[in-house]
Amino acid sequence: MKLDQATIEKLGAHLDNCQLQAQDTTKITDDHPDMDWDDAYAIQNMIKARKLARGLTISGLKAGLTSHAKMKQMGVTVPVFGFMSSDYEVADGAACNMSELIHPKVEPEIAFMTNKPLRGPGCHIGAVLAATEYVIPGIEVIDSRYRDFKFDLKSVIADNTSASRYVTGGKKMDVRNADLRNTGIVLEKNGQPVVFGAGAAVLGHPAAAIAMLANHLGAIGEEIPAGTLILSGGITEAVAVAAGDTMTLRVQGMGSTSIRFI
Ligand code: OOG
Ligand code: MG
Repeated sequence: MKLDQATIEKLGAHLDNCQLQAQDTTKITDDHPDMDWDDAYAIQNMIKARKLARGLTISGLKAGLTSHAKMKQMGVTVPVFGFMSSDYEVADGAACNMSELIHPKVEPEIAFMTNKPLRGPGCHIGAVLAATEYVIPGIEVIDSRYRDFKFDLKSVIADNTSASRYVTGGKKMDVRNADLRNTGIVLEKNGQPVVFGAGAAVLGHPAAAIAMLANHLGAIGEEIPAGTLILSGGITEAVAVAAGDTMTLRVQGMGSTSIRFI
């Protein structure tokens, strides 16, 4: 760690407040170029602690930057991990208020629900599939707190990987009946298809993103508990949205889920 506890608390509070006030900020590595990966996750944990202190609960975990399309869009090279809190959850088909967001974009994802704990090191796709209760379509709304959505990896980890809202819905699918590499997805904006993809865009298989998360947590002595919802990462680049837009994600064999912006 390169930052002291007071600085970590200050930066966590700053990013949390930026989200609460829908206010953007310069990226934190501008002022703290020496911060390391542990500092970045410590700042993310500070945001989590502040949310828990406000009575919110943790409603899921996420992997991000798990597809080449996303890495290319954001100019980075390795995946990142974050969490979702109860205030991020949107009901299927419900509306998201643009006044609470800075510059939201949406991502088509496949969400996993676990039924056994997953612990690394050594977690792999087979272990993830054996611990998956079901998979389901998920749309993630990302909303970087950084100006113009521009960041480096440490800054985006500290900012809880741009997490801001998510919706899941459609049909729960048993992974024994799915080939998630070949599973096709279509994301529609106001009824028009805008991006297309298949599960393999995420690290060759979306379960690989969950294994990577388990291995990341294992390195710090933590695990993915049974009963955890996990977003495996955007299959395509993220799509910007504006008030009035309705976004629908269709996933092969799993129906659809949607979210509106007002
Ligand atoms: C970082 C979060 C990326 C994903 O699914 O790739 C992410 C960002 O692009 O702002 O959630
Ligand atoms: Mg995402």
